[in-house]
Amino acid sequence: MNSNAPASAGPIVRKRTSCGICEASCGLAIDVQGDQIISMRPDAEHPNSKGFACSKGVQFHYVRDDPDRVREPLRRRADGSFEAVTWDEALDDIGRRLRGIIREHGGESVGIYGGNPIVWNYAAFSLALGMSAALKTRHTYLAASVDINNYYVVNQLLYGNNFLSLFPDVAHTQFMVILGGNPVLSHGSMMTVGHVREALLDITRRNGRVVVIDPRRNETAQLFEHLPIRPDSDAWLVAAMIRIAFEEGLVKHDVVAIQASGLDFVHQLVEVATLDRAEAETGIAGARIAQLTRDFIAAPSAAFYGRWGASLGQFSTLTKYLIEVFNLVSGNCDRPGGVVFGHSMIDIEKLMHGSGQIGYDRWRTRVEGIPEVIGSAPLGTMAVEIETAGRGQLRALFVSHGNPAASGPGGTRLERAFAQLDLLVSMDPYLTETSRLAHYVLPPTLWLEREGFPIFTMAHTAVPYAQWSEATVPPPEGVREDWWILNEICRRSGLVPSPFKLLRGLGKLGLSLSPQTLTDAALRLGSEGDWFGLRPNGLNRAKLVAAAGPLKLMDHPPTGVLRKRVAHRDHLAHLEQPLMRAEILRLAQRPTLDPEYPLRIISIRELRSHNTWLHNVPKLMAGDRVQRLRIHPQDARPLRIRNGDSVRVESRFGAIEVMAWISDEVMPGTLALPHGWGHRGGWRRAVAAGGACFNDLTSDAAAASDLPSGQSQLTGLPVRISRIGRRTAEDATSQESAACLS
Ligand SMILES: Nc1nc2c(c(=O)[nH]1)N[C@H]1C(S)=C(S)[C@@H](COP(=O)(O)OP(=O)(O)OC[C@H]3O[C@@H](n4cnc5c(=O)[nH]c(N)nc54)[C@H](O)[C@@H]3O)O[C@H]1N2
Ligand SMILES: Nc1nc2c(c(=O)[nH]1)N[C@H]1C(S)=C(S)[C@@H](COP(=O)(O)OP(=O)(O)OC[C@H]3O[C@@H](n4cnc5c(=O)[nH]c(N)nc54)[C@H](O)[C@@H]3O)O[C@H]1N2
Ligand code: SF4
Ligand SMILES: [Mo]
Repeated sequence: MNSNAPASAGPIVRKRTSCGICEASCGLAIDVQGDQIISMRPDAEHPNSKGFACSKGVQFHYVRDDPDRVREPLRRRADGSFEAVTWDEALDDIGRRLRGIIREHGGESVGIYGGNPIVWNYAAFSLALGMSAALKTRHTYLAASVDINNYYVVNQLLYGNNFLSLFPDVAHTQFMVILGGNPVLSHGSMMTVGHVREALLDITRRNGRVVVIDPRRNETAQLFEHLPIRPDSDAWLVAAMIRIAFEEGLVKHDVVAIQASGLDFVHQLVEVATLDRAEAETGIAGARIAQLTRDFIAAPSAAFYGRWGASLGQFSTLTKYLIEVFNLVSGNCDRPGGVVFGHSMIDIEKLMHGSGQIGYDRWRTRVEGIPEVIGSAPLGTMAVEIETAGRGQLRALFVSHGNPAASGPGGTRLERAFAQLDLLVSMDPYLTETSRLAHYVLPPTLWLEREGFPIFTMAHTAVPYAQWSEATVPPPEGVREDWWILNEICRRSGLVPSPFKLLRGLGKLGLSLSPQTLTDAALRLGSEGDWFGLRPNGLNRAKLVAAAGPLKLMDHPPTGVLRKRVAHRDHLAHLEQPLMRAEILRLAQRPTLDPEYPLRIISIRELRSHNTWLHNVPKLMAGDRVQRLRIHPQDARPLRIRNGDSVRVESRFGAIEVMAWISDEVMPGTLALPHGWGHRGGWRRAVAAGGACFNDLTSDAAAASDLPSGQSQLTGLPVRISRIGRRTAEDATSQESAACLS
């Protein structure tokens, strides 16, 4: 795969590792010769991914070899350009500046943002948490707050632990509802089901049903039943389904009595969700909602799954709460074919909870008073925390594995706020929209160049397994491991990074344990561990590395475990949640449509991108991919918008210009735009691809967010549209051919 590979680079060795791009964590079999990658293929023997991997995974060697990859530390000059410096120069200066900031303003003025890929980098994650604990800062930000914090809030409220998450048992279900998810394209989120397209098709092959409820006939809906729903109205649908279940006597009282308390609360809560109101809000006929409810409850087993599209509207915590309740009242919680709890090789659930690192609303953000989720503040509060003076003002920020300037809410506000920081350090392989603004850019190893240990996804994996692989290939000379970088910054600024007080104490005495040793200890002491020799058949890192591939732990996660797993004292799911009453009142008061902004725009993903990155990989951009705004013919016609026209989309918070694409894949009244385009910075191919940043339409104001989780609204935003330019004949031809190819 590298044409420069010398002929005499030694034998070809096959290595098995796990992909570190998305939650599918697919097994890969990689042939390596010396430090060259000869081929990357799906691992046919992997117990969970079962011989599947997508083009992003098997093309990743292009990222490794990308000419735009940053390969030495960069320092920003006064004119905004960058100069290369040595690691010591960079780290010494950062350490010195950080020490000064801590001395003057305290550790609480320093922040860390952990972006999405950090969850495939256990060592960096543990260092980031450790550094934040050592700083005693509340400025810990995670990409989870633009993604899944609604899950973490609901899990905590209902089951007493943020990480106790239910996911659909796709392998055994007879009826699956997917609300706001597109697993055929995304390969699944908060459910790690190998070869998920086939697993879903198997449901229909065994005469079951899959219903995809989505404003867009997405790639998953194209294979199954599609039920269009007006964006950001999901809570109405699920509330109405629960109401029907009560009204028609379909609630499984006997099952609920064993698993939960507070059913009467739910009964009252959903009173407002009449079929008439739900029909008006969702655009789905009341009769259809009622029938879907009956069918779901009558199915031998059923799983209701809501994901990104149902997690980033204005009522995402309420929506997730209602989904949990509906699975419960229909008797589908914690049973085969329903929704199940995962089985992980390391019990992160207990470890993080027991050490007090996770929770909900134990403190609130300084300026806006937004509740903490898993010990972190929402990304939507970052700009205001930088801009607002006072004790605890955010003055220095370390960004690791993230691109918040493009992935976060509020348009360019965060970029402007970054300019006020005394110190911004970005650890990133590219000069992204975020790192181009940093004082220092520090280049990290990539997942192929470090250990593979997909711990985050283990908690919701369909076939539980354990895998710990060593680095597949060595990194280029000038880059360093993320955890090492953070550790060195701590060392040079006098911090001892550890989430655990005892270990921080030991660290001050000069005794420190590497993230690898600590994580191995957690594995060894866990339910699958060797208990340091007491259980000779148990696992440890050395055994997993020696196995040189994944070990299957069981065929599927155990069911009937709810009362063992739920952390509340009475071991029941707590359905009575006054916070949800406040939310449903807020929902009921919201007008159905905004007459000034009568359309709603949704954010979507594409097969060959990953959030804001991978737009620099030539193979993934083949066919001159362009960003296209999907608009329904009924909405386009009165405005005389045609394919390829340039249009202006305006929300209450911002405006963008994009290219229109007329398509009935979206329902009338809905616009759909891929996220992650409109690049700036040093990734040249990505910048050349053009487009606009979806998040320029969004707001980071507390009032425009899901209040309980603090997640800003990133989908279903009210907008209006106008035509600003006519396509040329030449444009149209190239755009149409690009459309065919992408
Ligand atoms: N409108 C809209 N906004 C969204 C979304 C959406 O669908 N629509 N999606 C949301 C979701 S679900 C998420 S998870 C967030 C993601 O938000 P972020 O995590 O902030 O953004 P990513 O685009 O995933 O950026 C990941 C960055 O990590 C870098 N990177 C890759 N590998 C490594 C590594 O090994 N080490 C280091 N140090 N850096 C690495 C990449 O170059 C890239 O710059 O965005 C959210 N924002
Ligand atoms: N190829 C690819 N795979 C990815 C990613 C990627 O960028 N590219 N990103 C990864 C990440 S970080 C994540 S979190 C996962 C997410 O994985 P999924 O949750 O499967 O997310 P999406 O593919 O964004 O699917 C969201 C769906 O929600 C719909 N939708 C949007 N708004 C609404 C709404 O208001 N209501 C309803 N009911 N539906 C709505 C969209 O049309 C879309 O079909 O994907 C991961 N996998
Ligand atoms: S589906 Fe996700 S984990 Fe699997 S190869 Fe593709 S990017 Fe990697
Ligand atoms: Mo995500």
